[in-house]
Amino acid sequence: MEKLIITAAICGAEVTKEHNPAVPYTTAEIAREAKAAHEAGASIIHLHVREDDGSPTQSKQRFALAMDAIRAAAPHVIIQPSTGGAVGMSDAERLQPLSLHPEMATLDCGTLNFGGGEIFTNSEDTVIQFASNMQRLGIKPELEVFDRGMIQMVHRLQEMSLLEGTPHFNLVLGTLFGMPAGIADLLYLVDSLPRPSTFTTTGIGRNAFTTACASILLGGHVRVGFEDNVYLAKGVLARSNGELVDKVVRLAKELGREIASPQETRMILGLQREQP
Ligand code: KMH
Ligand code: ZN
Repeated sequence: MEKLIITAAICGAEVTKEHNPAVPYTTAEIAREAKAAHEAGASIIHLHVREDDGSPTQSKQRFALAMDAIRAAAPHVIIQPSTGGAVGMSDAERLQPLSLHPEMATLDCGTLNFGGGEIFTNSEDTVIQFASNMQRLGIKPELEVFDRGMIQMVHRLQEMSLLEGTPHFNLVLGTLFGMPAGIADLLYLVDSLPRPSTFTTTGIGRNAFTTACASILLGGHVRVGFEDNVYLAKGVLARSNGELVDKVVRLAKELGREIASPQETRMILGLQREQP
């Protein structure tokens, strides 16, 4: 089977130090967590940034600082900024990190109820606009799918010739009102993907490691990190993103998958260029 790509979602936009004191806010903390995750085996860092007080931002300047600090701490790692940002941000705000020409970025493929009054809004027009910006800039989108219908949006993007190469998905399981995290749910999503595709899988909260195992066995890839889950095991907070990645590496070894380096990840995903 292909080597395993591990993505570390080190920071997120919603999780706070109240959930886990190791959640990074400052540039230095973000670089520390990226380095720990990379040294444990992550080849992609999925990146959100914060103000020093922890409030989420999509500021280009803040992303530039974080990306420079990550490159200094973990020179070869692939940096994948979020264009999802936080609930309530405008499209223009969310698009800012693309102007820094990352190799990859997330492309959220539909709207999702986040609970209470919170709605993560991604209209068809928004998704198309984000996809065309990424195509123009040569940035590989990771297609974020939270429910089955969002794969239909990817078909639309393919019909419009807005995607280059083999599409790469992140199947996010176990959000409040999105796709649940059962094995049958994952199988259904994987079976629904366009062929060929590559996919990584994210299990939210307590689903993190069961979902990781299922994805490893199916030939998919794995995302873990504080954005999605702050626990190493039931009731045990992870001390760093590195601990979460390390657990995936142990599971992968037991299940017979080797871990992909950043350069191997670039080959698997068909990334066009390495960053300076
Ligand atoms: N924070 C969520 C509203 C992404 O990074 O593209 C959006 C999110 C998805 O985290
Ligand atoms: Zn994210």
